[in-house]
Amino acid sequence: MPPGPVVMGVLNVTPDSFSDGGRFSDRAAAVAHAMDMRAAGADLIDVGGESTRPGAERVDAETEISRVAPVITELAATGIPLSVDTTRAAVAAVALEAGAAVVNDVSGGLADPAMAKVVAEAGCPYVIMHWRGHSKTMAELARYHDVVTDVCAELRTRVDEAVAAGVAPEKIVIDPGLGFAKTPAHNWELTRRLHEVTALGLPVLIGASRKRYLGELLADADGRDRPFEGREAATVATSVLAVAAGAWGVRVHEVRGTVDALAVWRASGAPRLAVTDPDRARGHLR
Ligand code: PMM
Repeated sequence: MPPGPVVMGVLNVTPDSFSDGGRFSDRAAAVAHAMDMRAAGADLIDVGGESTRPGAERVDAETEISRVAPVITELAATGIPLSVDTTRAAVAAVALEAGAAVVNDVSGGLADPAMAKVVAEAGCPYVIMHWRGHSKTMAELARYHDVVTDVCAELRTRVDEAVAAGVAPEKIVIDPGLGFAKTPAHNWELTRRLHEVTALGLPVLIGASRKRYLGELLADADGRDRPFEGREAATVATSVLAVAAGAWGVRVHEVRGTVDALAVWRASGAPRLAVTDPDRARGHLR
């Protein structure tokens, strides 16, 4: 892996993800899009077969596998580093077998108790995101005493559980889960105090790309949220802010804008706050 912040390009092989649902459900289109993101500078392509948009219906494991496995097999043959975005151990196992190198679990192991074992056995990097429940219920779970303190405590518990199940601590990446059981105010508070998340001592991934709170921030004069196509500049801004605050990586749909903005940030020599130990962070995707 190249040094410096990791840019993860999103490849949703789903008919119903909130911003790109249906666009890449055809295998050839999905593979072509992943190649484009790689050419634009993505370090890692995150392949997902189940939408996590608020209110989304779940699909069964067989459907999820039938969406992601062929795409992962084809992309892995090209040598592109891949992660699988899944909360199911069975899907993760098939994806790893097909050539995925990383498991990105938005539930941080909560949705499927068998996940940590699959990750431990594979010895692969594991993204543990903060999560409180599936898409249907997450809005009502957005209650915190102090969102940053609570998210950090819950992430620490998830990390401890993964380590107890055999996952190597140096393989773990954490993610505060913007938009998952979070109100817009919660997302902004986590952004403002990201240094408290990086202070946990593990590499931090941030996924703000095109999320609804950015649409709400950019609402028009009549209060209508900015549609997702108009959220790219705001997404790029969140990528730079996150990396400058010490994030290890960002997960984005439109790769080039973030890669370019991070090149500017790097060339500027602007200081990076509360940086996770770069050598340790770099080792994560080897
Ligand atoms: N967000 C989504 C899906 N997967 N994974 C991580 N680690 N962090 C995120 O914030 C995250 C994720 C939802 O967005 P999508 O529909 O764009 O995939």
